[in-house]
Amino acid sequence: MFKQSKNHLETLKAMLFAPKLEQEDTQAQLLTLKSSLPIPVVWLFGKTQSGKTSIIKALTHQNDIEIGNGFEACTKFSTKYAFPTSQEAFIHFLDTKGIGEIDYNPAEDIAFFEQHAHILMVVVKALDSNLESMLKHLQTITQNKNYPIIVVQTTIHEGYEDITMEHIQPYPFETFANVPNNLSRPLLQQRELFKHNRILVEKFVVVDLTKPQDGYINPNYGLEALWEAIEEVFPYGIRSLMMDNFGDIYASKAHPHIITHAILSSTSELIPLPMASIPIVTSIQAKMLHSIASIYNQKLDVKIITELSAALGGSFVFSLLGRQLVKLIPLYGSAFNALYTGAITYALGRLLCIYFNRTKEGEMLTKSQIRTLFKVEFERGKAFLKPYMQSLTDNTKPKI
Ligand SMILES: Nc1nc2c(ncn2[C@@H]2O[C@H](COP(=O)(O)OP(=O)(O)OP(=O)(O)O)[C@@H](O)[C@H]2O)c(=O)[nH]1
Ligand SMILES: [Mg+2]
Repeated sequence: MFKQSKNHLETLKAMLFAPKLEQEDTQAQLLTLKSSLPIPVVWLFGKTQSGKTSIIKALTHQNDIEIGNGFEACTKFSTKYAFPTSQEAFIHFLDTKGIGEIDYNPAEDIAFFEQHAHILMVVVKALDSNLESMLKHLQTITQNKNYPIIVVQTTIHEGYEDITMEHIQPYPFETFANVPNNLSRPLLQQRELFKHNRILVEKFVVVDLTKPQDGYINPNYGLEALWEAIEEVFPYGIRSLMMDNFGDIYASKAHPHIITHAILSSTSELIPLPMASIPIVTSIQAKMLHSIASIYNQKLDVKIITELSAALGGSFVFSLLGRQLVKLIPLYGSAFNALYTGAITYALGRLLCIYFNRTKEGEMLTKSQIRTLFKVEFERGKAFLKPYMQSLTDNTKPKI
């Protein structure tokens, strides 16, 4: 990246408008990169209808995932949901389905998931006291590997005395103060069951993830607490990577795609790849810009890229490093270099979103506005990617 940074945007421009330049070797590099990326995996473990899919929906802000849509089978009883898409994922959710079924045998799942899963999210309905067989399977699973475990207790409104009762505010399930006995009792009894079965749980979280037609003021009750637990137990910074409050629906839709490409470009600095005729980072950025344009339903024309590269070319991008430049030896393969590359990709993607958004309003961005925006997005990208890249490298240390 550094070697290329002076004429990088020119190469990118050439690549965007002459896709022939992208040769087979670059494609092969990208495949190698994708397959060696140690994507974080959340294993959702719970009985049928306990609320597993609802949790994935709430965490990913996807309303349209249903059984069979977006899920790929991986073992007899389990499926995988890749976010944002199976081709461009930065997180996987594994969903085990058969636990309530008599013939469920966790052996196949254990063998498959052990190599893949990083965290276990056990999902139980708050009033379900019939957890014996699930806990037995959990014991088997945790005997082989120490997963951080979060237990999510769902559907608490079934424990409310009155069907018209609203959720208790403020959220009381950290201390259980002000929780009526008939609700706190089953919840605490469930927690005891885990202890009794010697399953070490890092965090218990209570949620009620309802459909709009259920009429609750907050359809994602407890989601905030769930995010806090995830951030604490699973420090990939996933929450900001899933952010969707950009105020512009296209930008929200583009965001996870930008994140995936930023992570891929970042990782390309860490994983040794054979040389290709076009730098892999350029190719990843070109793909990202094309996919943003298609999300915005816009044409990616030469004018846009010329404007951006006029503002960002020369030594500008290089200057973003500021004082840290001194520390940049050796360049290739350093975690710092990887983060820098990812943040540049992130900023380029975001800048294109902002560009499309502003020009739709008939506004033009000046050179200095482009530079200021790029700087802001670069810093944001760095902050977003840092925990993820840190956790990835921690998890792959022996290989790097
Ligand atoms: N009220 C309430 N309903 C929930 C909650 N979680 C899930 N549900 C509802 O319970 C039903 C089952 O939820 P899913 O998320 O599909 O459960 P699942 O574990 O994925 O189910 P399977 O895929 O069949 O194993 C759906 O109708 C959800 O809307 C919750 O926390 N509160
Ligand atoms: Mg499901």
